[in-house]
Amino acid sequence: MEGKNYINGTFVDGVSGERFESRNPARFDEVLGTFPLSSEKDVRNAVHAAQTAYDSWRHVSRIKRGEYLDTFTQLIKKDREELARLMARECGKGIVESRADVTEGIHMAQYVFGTVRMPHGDIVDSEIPEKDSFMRRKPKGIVAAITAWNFPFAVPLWLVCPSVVEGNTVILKPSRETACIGNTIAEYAHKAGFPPGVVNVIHGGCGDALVRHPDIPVVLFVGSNAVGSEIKKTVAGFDNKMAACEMGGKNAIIVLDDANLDIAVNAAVVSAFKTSGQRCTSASRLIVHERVLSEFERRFIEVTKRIKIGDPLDEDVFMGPVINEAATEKITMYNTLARKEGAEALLEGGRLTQDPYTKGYFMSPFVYRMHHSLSSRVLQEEVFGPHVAIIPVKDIDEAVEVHNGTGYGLTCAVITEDYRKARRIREDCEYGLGYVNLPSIGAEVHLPFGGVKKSGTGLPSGSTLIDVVTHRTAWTVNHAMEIKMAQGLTIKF
Ligand code: UN1
Repeated sequence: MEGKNYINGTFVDGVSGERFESRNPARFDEVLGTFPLSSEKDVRNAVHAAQTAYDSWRHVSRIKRGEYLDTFTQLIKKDREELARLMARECGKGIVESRADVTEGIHMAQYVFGTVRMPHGDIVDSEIPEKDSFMRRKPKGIVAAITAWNFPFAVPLWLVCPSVVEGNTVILKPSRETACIGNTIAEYAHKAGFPPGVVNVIHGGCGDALVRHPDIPVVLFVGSNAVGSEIKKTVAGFDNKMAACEMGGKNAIIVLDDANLDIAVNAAVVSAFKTSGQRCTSASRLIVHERVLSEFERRFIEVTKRIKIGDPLDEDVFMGPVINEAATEKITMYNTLARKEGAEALLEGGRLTQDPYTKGYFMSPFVYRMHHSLSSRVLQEEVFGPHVAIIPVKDIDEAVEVHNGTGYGLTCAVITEDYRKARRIREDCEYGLGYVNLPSIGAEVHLPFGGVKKSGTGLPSGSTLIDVVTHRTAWTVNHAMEIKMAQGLTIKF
């Protein structure tokens, strides 16, 4: 694929002429496409296009704006399989998961389209009977969306769809690792006939210039805490700029002493190893009651050993490669560190280099038992790979304490048959998305999606992104022939 930037309804080369490659992580000698390495100048052009388009787009009715999205969705639906296959090759996610990623993107577009004929504000009573008050939403302007490679289709659509339907214009900067999929989003926007400048897509190397551009009031980001924290600091230096950031997790599955162990083992395997542990919702901590510890460990290891690792296009493969060389190095570093920090390895894992894994970034699961510690780096830092700790606890109080004993708070799952214990977890654990008798992954788009502590900014996306990309304004109308005010302020001259 010979990718371009998509600015003002036109596919254009980058200003500098420099390009970068996107490669297949399962076959790293396979180049899937090249793309413009964009710079501040490309950002300037995209902002100019988005600003010009905004002036008219915000006056298009919300229902009409939604209709563009409907066309966009119909086009994507026809290509679902082709897109999934490209995604499996580009980001290494198994084909079954790649299909789910495309489906999740479609769901977001459908969900947002479904809202356009629904009530969209509030009617608010006044002390004064002759006054009508409303909460009305207004768009904010240009939204920059900076997204990660692990959900290359769904997450950009989570951010782009609500933004444009609310009357904003968007500049999407997809991850360099998944630029082919990012490019398809531009192509669908183009084919759907969005007016020029409403959806813009620029590739690689320009995230910082986007965040710093004074005419972009909203930055949406999904990625690591390190990058998200920098973005938060940068936007704080501007008067009229905000950032909504999803920044990963150190998520846990809590297995209580009354747990159904079939559910516990399945939930743990899916949460720890789907997408090779590279979801922000993945569980890297299994907090297990000591009464069921040995049985759980035995069964978890037994199932984990059977995980099929290999070509993401193979329907039976559970784990494809991790994303790149740097990821293999980072995960290996954490595997080594776990041992140094006193972990007891239950299943040795690491880089697979023998045939058929020689040409990809394949890693096998590393599972260890370790007691909770606030000073252990492996129990505190996000690894983003097939690396999971089993942490024994003596009761539910300790489970809650261990759960909350990290800086992160995105997803939390509890496996129990006792609704009172589930309620305790619901009330006392710190998370954005909680699950009972389920994995920690697999949220649906019509829920709020966001975390607390280092995981988020308290501005979730999913169904609640509307609150980030719109201003809620109060609008009050007087129907009397005189001025009557609330709080006893009525004054006549
Ligand atoms: C992410 O990893 O950035 O809940 C998003 C889930 C998916 C979204 C994950 N629906 O696992």
